[in-house]
Amino acid sequence: KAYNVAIVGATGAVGGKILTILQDRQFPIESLKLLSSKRSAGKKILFNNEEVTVEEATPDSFTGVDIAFFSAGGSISKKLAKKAVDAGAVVVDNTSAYRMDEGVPLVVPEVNEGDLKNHKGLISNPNCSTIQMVAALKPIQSAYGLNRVIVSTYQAVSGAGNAACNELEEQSKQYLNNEEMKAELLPVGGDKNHYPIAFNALPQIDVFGENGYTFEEMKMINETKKIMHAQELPVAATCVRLPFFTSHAESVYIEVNQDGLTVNDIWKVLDGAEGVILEDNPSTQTYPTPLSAANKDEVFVGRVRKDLDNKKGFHLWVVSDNLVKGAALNTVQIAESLIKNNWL
Ligand code: 11C
Repeated sequence: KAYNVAIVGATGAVGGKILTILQDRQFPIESLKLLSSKRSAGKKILFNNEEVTVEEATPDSFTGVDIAFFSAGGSISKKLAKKAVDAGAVVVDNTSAYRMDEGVPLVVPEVNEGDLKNHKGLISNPNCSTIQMVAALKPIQSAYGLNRVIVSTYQAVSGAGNAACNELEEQSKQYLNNEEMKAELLPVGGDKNHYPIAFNALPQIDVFGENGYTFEEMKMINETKKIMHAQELPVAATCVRLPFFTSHAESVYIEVNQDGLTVNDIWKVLDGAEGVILEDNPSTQTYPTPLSAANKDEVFVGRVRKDLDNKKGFHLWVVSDNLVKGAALNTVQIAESLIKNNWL
């Protein structure tokens, strides 16, 4: 069987990746509707060697659509996702609009595929930095239990969109030409102050909440508990933007629920875990980096170390392409899982 598919936000960075991934994985498509804002409507995009014209997304766009991928920002999802569900589509939403709503599954298939079973038409795709962390933590949680998670992130500029990538490029040229760097967007377009990202590190991703954590940090905290079915798990996050284009990296400190485990025990459960690749050998300087993980599907883990003081503590380095597994691929995998399990 093949499906009528729509992509909302087809001309954006993640929308483009979704198209490539649908094509590469030969997703069973009967018809494809590419939807966007009025501004981008009329553009032509090649899919499987056929030209598809982008249409403006409206509440009436979803008649006859089986699966709608939304990736055009939270406000568009708020406006149109439920209309699409009412029209009979199953929506996989890549924005934060509905992630924490009760009754909306928030899914990384390797971690909590079963949560898809009782969906009510709307499914959320988690934040990129959350996806790669829970994919790495799940095998450890299943084998040994988890008592605590503390993560510091090193996040790529593409997480903030194409305009942020342009800003990094421009500022890099300005810096190398001894010109003043123009900071107009990062850390957050809508916030009061802007700081250069080139040759810098910005400890702010998204705006601050009242508790002093940023929204990105709170997404990692709240989404991790929901996906891992671990409301009581203590999770703390510090999210930092760094001047590279692709892949998020994370230093993750965990405490397991067993004494006496070794690095080998952690390696054993990560090696061969679904969607995870272990790249960890200090004697050959083997570990993942943002560049080595770019354009790859998996979540890469290296630098596994036992904490020197806490008997249950371990440190990990987790890297994955934020636009692939962190966004487009996970979105498509959710749809594939619905089809495979007859849950559409
Ligand atoms: C970033 N993680 O790197 C963000 C982008 O909630 O889907 C993804 C935002 C989201 O800036």
